[in-house]
Amino acid sequence: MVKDNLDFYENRKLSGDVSVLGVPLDLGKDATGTQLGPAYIRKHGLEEMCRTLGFFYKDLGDIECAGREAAEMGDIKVKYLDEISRVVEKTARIVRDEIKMGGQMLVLGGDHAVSIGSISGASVACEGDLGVIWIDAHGDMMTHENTLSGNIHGMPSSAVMGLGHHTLTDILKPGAKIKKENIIYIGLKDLDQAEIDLIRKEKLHAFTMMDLVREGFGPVTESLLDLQKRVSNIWVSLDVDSIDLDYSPATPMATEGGLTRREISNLTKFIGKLNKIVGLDVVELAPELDKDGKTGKLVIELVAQLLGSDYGWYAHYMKNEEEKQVKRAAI
Ligand SMILES: [Mn+2]
Repeated sequence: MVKDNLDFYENRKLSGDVSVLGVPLDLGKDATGTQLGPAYIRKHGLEEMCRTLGFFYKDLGDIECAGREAAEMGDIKVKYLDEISRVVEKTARIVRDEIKMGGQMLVLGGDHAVSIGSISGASVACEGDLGVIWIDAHGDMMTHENTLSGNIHGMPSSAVMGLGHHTLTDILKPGAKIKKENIIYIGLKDLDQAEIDLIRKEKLHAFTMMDLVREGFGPVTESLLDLQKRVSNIWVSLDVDSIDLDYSPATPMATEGGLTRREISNLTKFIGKLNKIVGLDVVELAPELDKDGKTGKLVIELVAQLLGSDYGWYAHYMKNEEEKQVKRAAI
């Protein structure tokens, strides 16, 4: 539990396993280069960050995903369903087994369809006792019945709630993996009417950018603390398009007016201190669109915060100073 706000600035040494799985999927929408995401996040020092924070880093490699040229598009209301469901089923099995062994799981996407697998796996491992924090500019709660694009990356959050195409809702086991009241959306701004209708009908916990502007983060943090009381385990799904393109340009649906650096980093810091994260996924990163590596670097910092620590500029500065002091003492 959070004692006071100074809690967020106290660093503690972390331990345990972090298992990393890449899912270079790029079939969930029109081709945009998200298959390069896993390699890019690793290149930006993921392993070093995890080790520095005190974790045992275990890299499980990447799941093989067919490219567009090799995959069958099939039904245009739910494009590339066969290959996507094969990939997310495999993702789900690996995530389930790793969480059962007690480690924290880090899944690197890939487009947001990947989360159907990661959340299904985590839910089965936790026997349904799982909450989800969905940080995204979009609701991703369309189905094959109301989609305009037929792109599955617009359907993952409905799928894990048990809505939509049965192939997607029945990964690992039939039906809903997350209770509707146990998913919290943060940062929504580009919504389809069907999603607005669903949020109203189901009274989903959805915080739009307008909510954040009108009421600040107070209600969000309250909602997160409430979620912590309802479930023992939490999965975080971070779509990098939730973040304003000034800070996170490397995403196909880069957005103006998204979460600022200040907002996203305080949010991830807050979530990390909830101490219940069994895993997270980072999705929709398209490295070729990055500018000077800023999205890659930001993602490493945000993941560190979600894991309950700090890996930003000041943390590096302090570590340097400590090392200098040790050297001086040795002379
Ligand atoms: Mn998304």
